[in-house]
Amino acid sequence: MKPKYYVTTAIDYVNAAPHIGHALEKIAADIFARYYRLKGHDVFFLTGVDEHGSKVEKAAKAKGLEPQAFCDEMAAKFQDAWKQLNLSYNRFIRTTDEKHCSAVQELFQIMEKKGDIYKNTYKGLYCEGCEDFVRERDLDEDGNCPNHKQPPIMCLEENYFFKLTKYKDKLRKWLTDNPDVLIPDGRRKEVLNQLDDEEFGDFSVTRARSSLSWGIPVPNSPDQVIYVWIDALSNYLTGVGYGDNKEQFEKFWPADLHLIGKDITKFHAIYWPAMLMAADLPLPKRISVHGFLTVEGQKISKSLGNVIDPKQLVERFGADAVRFYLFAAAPFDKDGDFSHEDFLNKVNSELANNLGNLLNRTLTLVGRNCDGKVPDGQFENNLREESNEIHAVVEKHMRQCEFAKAIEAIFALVDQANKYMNDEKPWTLFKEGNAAQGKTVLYTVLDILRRTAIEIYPFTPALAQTIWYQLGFDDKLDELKAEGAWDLIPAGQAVRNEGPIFKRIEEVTA
Ligand code: ME8
Repeated sequence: MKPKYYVTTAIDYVNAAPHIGHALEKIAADIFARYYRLKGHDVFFLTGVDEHGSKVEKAAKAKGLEPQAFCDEMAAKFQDAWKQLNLSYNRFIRTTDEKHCSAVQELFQIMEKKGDIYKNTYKGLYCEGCEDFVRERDLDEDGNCPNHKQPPIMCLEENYFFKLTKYKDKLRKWLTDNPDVLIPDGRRKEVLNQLDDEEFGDFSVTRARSSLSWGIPVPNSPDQVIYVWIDALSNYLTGVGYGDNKEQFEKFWPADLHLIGKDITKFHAIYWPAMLMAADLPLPKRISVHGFLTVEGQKISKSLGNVIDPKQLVERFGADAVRFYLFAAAPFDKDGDFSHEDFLNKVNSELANNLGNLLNRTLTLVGRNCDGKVPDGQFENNLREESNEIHAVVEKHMRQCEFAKAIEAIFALVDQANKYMNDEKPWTLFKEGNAAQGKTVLYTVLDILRRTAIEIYPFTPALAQTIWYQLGFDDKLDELKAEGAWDLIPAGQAVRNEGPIFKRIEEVTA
């Protein structure tokens, strides 16, 4: 039986349109989904949108729409953007899906029956931007939420609370015994410190309907709605069949990887596993926390007018360029910057020059000297080791979500192949009658290009497919079986030189 792989992304609030920060995380999940499919796993890739809560309710009101109509409009925008970016998700979940809502209620009742949910009065502050309860001492000098630069609202409500305190020791043990479960390690240490904070205890899991009506009703308590984070986190269960498709759920749960941004670590590394413990469900195998993207050095913000619409970017430069740049430019776990100039430089130098030109000139030489067919040469001994090892190197980096390092390793091999061509000068070898060595050079470079297509496929799927096709293969990389992927390129295969695979980008403007 095929091994399974279940990867998820955070589900985005639909109060505003998607930006490239959202895109970064969704593409990361797509990279893993494609990578594991290629390895022969049965993959489930879940993404979607978070539609309930005060933020969304307010945004709908501001547009003069009913919340559901507003969410329908916004969810379509997200799906459209993800389609443009060539995301191969298995399911796009919306938290207003009926089955999701009923499963969340069921989960709430399970936790309640267990005695982990109880009624109490909540008196304190709430930041609508964070959709989180905040403490006075966490505010900035103006009394604002430091993330959203807006004052929190004061709540005095009869709510339901979740007994987090009951699970703190278990959570600490889970995070200590499994250092790999939350990466990078600095985030794990942060969470362990948070757990040590005595003030960090039970939290409110409902809101009074009188202050928020846009949410899932608490079963048997019509005056309360379920807190948006309980609702949202449950998507990882309901999205893969909890409460609906038992067989699928049992096959895929627990998640192999949750991809999330740094601002929502607490919810995923504390609240979420505690909820799962309360529901007696297995815990996720790994949570990977990524950094934030800025644009030209500045925080992405509507008021600064620097929100880059991923769809527009793709329309101008193509999905592969965007996908490649976001992961080549900066380490995933650190904050990164989207700079138009850097984008142009990286994409042109690696995709157009380094890789595109290598393929183009190799195929031209094959056309001129080998009848347009892969020659029956030997693979060059000096490059054998690097080429054979590339997959293991990429695999090691992928395991740690080190996308930039994986890309760097792939392009180091392409560099080597370019250097080898320049040093060996196969055009001269053929001219001077040393066809055997000329064929060895071309064969070696063609096979390195074949490997490169496979290795970069998760990052730039369409570009990889074009390389694959021009090398003379007829199958789809999407359907390639891992076992067959590691043979050498077959001699005698007719190549297809159909011109440059990646056009240089000339414009620099934002
Ligand atoms: O937090 N760079 O939704 P969200 C990189 N609905 N990533 C960014 C980013 C940036 N500039 N801005 C946001 C929520 N993100 C909840 C999640 S999951 C059960 C519920 C990331 O729309 C952010 O860190 O505010 C998060 O992972 C995702 O985008 C959605 O953020």
